[in-house]
Amino acid sequence: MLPTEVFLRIMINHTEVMAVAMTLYDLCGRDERLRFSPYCWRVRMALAHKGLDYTTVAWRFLDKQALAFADYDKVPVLCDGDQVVTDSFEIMRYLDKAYPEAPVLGEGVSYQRVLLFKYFVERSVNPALFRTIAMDLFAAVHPDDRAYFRETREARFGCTLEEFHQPEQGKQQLKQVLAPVRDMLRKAPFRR
Ligand SMILES: N[C@@H](CCC(=O)N[C@@H](CS)C(=O)NCC(=O)O)C(=O)O
Repeated sequence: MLPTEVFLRIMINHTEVMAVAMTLYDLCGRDERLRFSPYCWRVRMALAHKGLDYTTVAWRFLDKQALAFADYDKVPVLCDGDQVVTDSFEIMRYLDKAYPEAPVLGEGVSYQRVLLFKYFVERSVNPALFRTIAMDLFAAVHPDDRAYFRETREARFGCTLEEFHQPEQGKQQLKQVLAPVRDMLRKAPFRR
């Protein structure tokens, strides 16, 4: 084989290896393009921040079988070669370890800060948001998933989705929980 041919073969193989993008199992709604999981969006943003290529698999709530390989029943699930990572925060940790350029969580104090923010969002922001948009979310869910969504969320909240959906109350709650963030942003150097 001529040296140029060897070189070309190596390049082709290399390009093929480079072209294998990661796969993200991502929640979709009544329209496959409707991707509305805040946990999946975390991962999408982390991948975008790092400039990493990925493809998504549109996943629906009842599609548990499709996640059996990951031994998990929720999304996001990220597959990177033979690595399978579940849980949005664990995925961000994995990405920081495997692709340290442009860290999303960082280490030490930086990591602890993000951890605090994660719990703040999950415990305080998300419930207020959910109260504001519960029925909109229900309408966004695929019709085949709606009974499951209703049953699991009503069991979680202890009332019907219609009772839980209180947009005005939710917005007030949101305003309150976001007050410290508003104060912080007011002092931030990037404020316009
Ligand atoms: N702690 C997990 C939470 C993931 C999660 O709750 N995902 C939802 C979509 S937003 C899900 O897949 N739910 C499946 C179900 O309710 O059966 C994470 O951070 O990734």
